[in-house]
Amino acid sequence: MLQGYTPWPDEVATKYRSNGCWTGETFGEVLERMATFTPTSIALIEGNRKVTYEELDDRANRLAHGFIHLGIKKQDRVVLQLTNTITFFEVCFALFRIGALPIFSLPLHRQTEITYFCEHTKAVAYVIPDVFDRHDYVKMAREVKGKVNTLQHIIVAGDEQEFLNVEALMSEESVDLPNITGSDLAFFQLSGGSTGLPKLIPRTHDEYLYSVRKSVEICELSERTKYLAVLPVAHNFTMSSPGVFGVLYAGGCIILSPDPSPDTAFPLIEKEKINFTSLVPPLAIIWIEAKKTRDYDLTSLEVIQVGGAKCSAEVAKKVGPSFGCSLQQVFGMAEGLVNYTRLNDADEKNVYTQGRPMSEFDEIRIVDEEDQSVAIGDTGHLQVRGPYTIIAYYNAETHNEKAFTHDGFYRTGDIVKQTEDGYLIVEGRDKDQINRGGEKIAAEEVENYLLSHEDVLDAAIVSMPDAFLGERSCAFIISQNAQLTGQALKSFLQLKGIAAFKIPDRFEFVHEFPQTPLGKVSKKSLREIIQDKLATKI
Ligand code: AMP
Ligand code: DBH
Repeated sequence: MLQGYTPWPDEVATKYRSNGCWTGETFGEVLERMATFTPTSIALIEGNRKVTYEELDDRANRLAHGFIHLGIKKQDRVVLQLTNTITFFEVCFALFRIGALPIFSLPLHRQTEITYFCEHTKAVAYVIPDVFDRHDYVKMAREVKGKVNTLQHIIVAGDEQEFLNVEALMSEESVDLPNITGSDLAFFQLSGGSTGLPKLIPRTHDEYLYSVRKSVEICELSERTKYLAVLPVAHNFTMSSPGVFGVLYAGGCIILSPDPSPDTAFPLIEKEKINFTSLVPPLAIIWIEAKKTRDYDLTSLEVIQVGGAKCSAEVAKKVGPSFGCSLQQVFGMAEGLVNYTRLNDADEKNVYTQGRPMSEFDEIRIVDEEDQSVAIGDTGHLQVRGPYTIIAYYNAETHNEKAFTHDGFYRTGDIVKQTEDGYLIVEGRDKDQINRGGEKIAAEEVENYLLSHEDVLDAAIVSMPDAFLGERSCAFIISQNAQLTGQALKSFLQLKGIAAFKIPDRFEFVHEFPQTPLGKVSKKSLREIIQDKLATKI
């Protein structure tokens, strides 16, 4: 058993097996099955390149053999940082086949985050593109490798320089693959987190495949699905709700978009006759605006999902009419629970709610500060337990005590209310996090980076409302250096090497922080201060 991983208790596992949620199938087997049933159907399209199910299966196998030759073993951790490319899938399924565990980092992560993922998991390999969006990943990998002594292999899709090339690892020579079962760990997803560094979310084949299967059913995916992946495929939403894994499970076709801009996505929708895609709210706004002035045929679109952050009713109302398709709201989390509005729901539900749990086995509670259930319709903290919601983060004992209840419910940190018929409306959040248009920022993580600056005595980060992103971040800083500027702190954070979305949008220099009656920093007061300033445009 992997150290730091809390397995499902036997009685819970038995329950989810006997009620049919967990079938024992693995991701490697799903691909094999699809390659047998629909060998010549196109699984993936990237630019001019197309790959059938049979080819994907074969290439994943050859790469699996290559990984074994390299010495990568079952349960070894591999940080995977690939963009929306066919290679992402080949590497991913190759790792699944050998039971090695990818950590799905995002293209925007930089050396501080990557070093932490590698160190925290004792990763043996790190897989990257050469250059993407003008960022040199090979250079970054060199720096990470210098710091992490467990890291043996840097594997590059593209110009590998002194490292290994993915393509060159494909092996014709067959070796025995290890036996992988449904209850084995499959990979780690990342949590946006609220404290310190991002938490790692361990997922087994059983539980994740259940969520994929259930999502496919609810979202009615089939072999006729043409899914445009515009958000990073490594993100839990794009991966599994129903996302790219859902499309592969259903035998459909994934079209990989290198970026989410209308100028890239709209021509792809027209050319490939896309019928399903997933957006975060700010992108939905951009697409709605762009549609007015661009003349592409987007009539093939049947469903646009919006999730990752609260979609305002004003935006939600426009999605359907703008694109002549259905809007599906998706409120999910990499830790598990996913809520969907259903495809035949009335407009009222699609516009004003964030959907309802996808599974009849999801147990949700809405509670007050004392963990007591509130009345239906009242606002409270959302807790959840179920067949695809984790019971512990990886290697995070102290945090787990706070994040989960004694009876195994995950404290989502979301403040919601429930309608009479079980739909959830997200009202706010009790976690110390900023949701910047779907990109989550753990306040404490960025505060810690700021505190490492010699002139920063204290830092507190809060959200400020924003018409486009929903929220942006504002850092309140106490410094003894009156010359210190926000620009200097931005440059400091950039040099540290962190994802750009974590860099505060605004800095406010103050002499002290407002306090709660208990003497803690009152983030509520800080949020009010910045809201007042914004209202008076200071
Ligand atoms: P993470 O735990 O990092 O995967 O982030 C999941 C969190 O994103 C949820 O707990 C919510 O706070 C937020 N979220 C995701 N989808 C929605 C949505 N449709 N509406 C409001 N908040 C959302
Ligand atoms: O924000 C998320 O993490 C998210 C949103 C929608 C998610 O993980 C999901 C669906 O599965």
